[in-house]
Amino acid sequence: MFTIYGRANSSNVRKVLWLCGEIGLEGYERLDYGRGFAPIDSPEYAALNPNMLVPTFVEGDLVLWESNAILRYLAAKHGRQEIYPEDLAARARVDMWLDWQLTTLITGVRQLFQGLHVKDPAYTAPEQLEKAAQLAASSMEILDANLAKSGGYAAGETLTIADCALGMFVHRWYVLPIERKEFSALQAYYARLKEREPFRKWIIDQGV
Ligand SMILES: N[C@@H](CCC(=O)N[C@@H](CS)C(=O)NCC(=O)O)C(=O)O
Repeated sequence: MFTIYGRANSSNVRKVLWLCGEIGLEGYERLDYGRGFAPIDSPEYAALNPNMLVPTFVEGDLVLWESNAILRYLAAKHGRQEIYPEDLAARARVDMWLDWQLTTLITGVRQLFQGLHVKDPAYTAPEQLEKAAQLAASSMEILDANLAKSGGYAAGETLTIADCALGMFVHRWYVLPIERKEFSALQAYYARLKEREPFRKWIIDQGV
């Protein structure tokens, strides 16, 4: 089996734990590393993950960091076809949303999280929060428009690993104390994800 280094309240760890639940992986080891737990700036941890971030995934000689790379690996190895399709066009659509989550969607939501939840003074100024809220809303608008025509999930009619990456930040956006524009397809998507037991366990129940 494998080991996941990372606290269960980290967004990027939660994505991976949610996927493990979706594909029925059990019996793996998870070690609490990161803020408030075992240090990630030790030489031992840095030897595994030079970014000194969580999650880190270890399976024998294979060491992976970057949560979306871990999602791809686990889904390709253990998942049913539809969760990370082999068809090149279908797979590219999933990859597109995975990359968009890490390069675009994360930006505004992270700034809001740092300012409103972590209360990091670098992000708490009202004008910064306003800019972050606009940035996050513009990403949610793009996702909402896609969901209105996609068939229910980010890349089509069934859940894929793109949803494991996006759903975490949709949840965070809905629970942060901000004013939100109404996005009907996005709201329906969030409600649909909440029907899934692994989403409730690893995303909802872990808080913001
Ligand atoms: N792009 C990386 C980002 C990893 C990341 O930023 N991890 C955060 C937690 S979500 C972290 O390690 N923060 C420091 C800590 O927990 O001490 C990924 O997707 O895995």
